[in-house]
Amino acid sequence: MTFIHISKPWQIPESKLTSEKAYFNRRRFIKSIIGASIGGSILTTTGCQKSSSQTALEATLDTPKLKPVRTNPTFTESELDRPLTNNLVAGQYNNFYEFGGNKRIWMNAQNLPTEDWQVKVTGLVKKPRNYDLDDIKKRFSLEERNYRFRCVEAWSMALPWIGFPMKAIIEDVEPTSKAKFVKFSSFYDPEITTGPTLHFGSLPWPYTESLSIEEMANELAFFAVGIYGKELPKQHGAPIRAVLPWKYGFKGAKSIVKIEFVETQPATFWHTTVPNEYDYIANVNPDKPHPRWSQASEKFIGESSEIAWVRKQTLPYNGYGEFVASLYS
Ligand SMILES: Nc1nc2c(c(=O)[nH]1)N[C@H]1C(S)=C(S)[C@@H](COP(=O)(O)O)O[C@H]1N2
Ligand SMILES: [Mo]
Repeated sequence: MTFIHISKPWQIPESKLTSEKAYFNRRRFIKSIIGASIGGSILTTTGCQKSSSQTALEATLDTPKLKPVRTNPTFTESELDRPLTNNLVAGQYNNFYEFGGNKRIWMNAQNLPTEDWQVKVTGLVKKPRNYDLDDIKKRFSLEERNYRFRCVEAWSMALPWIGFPMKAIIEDVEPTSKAKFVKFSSFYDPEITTGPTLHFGSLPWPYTESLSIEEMANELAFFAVGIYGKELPKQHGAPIRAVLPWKYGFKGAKSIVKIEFVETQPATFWHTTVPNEYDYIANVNPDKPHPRWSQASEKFIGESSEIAWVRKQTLPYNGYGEFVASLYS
């Protein structure tokens, strides 16, 4: 009898997954020899012609410019302790499981239909709403915030989001006193979000995430509709996604279609799928190792136009303790 064991993508050891760097270096090496580009990965390589995939990537990032907005003075670029991540790198190194089980989903994510998007706000609220994107942009005043971004897989970026604080929605819909948690649901359509679903059987789609109401009301909790001065590209979770800089990246649901106020802690996608690896709270914590990734340090992907990283010590709450530590004392 032969057993063929196929690892689920999230069980593949880091040594395999993060041969990304080796992968990209190999590409660069090959490119430098033959002086031509190879499909698959896209890097800006000096002295080389732009590859067609580089052009395609740039097209996906060429979303409409947002009206210039103020940068929140607390979250300016100079307040960060690191440079912003290069936009071409951020746009080709993503997690969006609905569109695939690896980082290179940017092209597949272009299948996301964002026209006539609606965000339904429902559950234990006095004023349920159904916003379209124009409503959102008119009703809530947009601002820019430069935030550190930390994935539980121990890589990190620094990203310039445009959006509005989540507490603006709380004020608009007025949750009742019974509401203790909020649940976010991402777009899901099995015909479109074909990701690894077909190969790995049942996963608890749609992607859902959740916060306590107190967390949602915190100054840091943010809905982003833009990045790098433009509307969100699809690979970043267009047209609206959650950004929670003190938590691991998986808490920030992309392409949100529903916001629901509920009484008890709801089931969430990763916590349901692999509970011992993805806890509900998921605050960035260098002292709490993940079964596959020590969280003591991280690989920061910075301003280089190539996917390259530098090691940095991980900060408790990703450096945002002054805003959020009191929530957990
Ligand atoms: N709907 C949905 N949201 C998601 C994910 C996902 O797979 N599906 N991945 C999460 C994870 S693990 C991370 S690290 C961030 C990645 O955001 P980025 O690709 O814009 O950097 O999105 C989060 N939000
Ligand atoms: Mo992540």
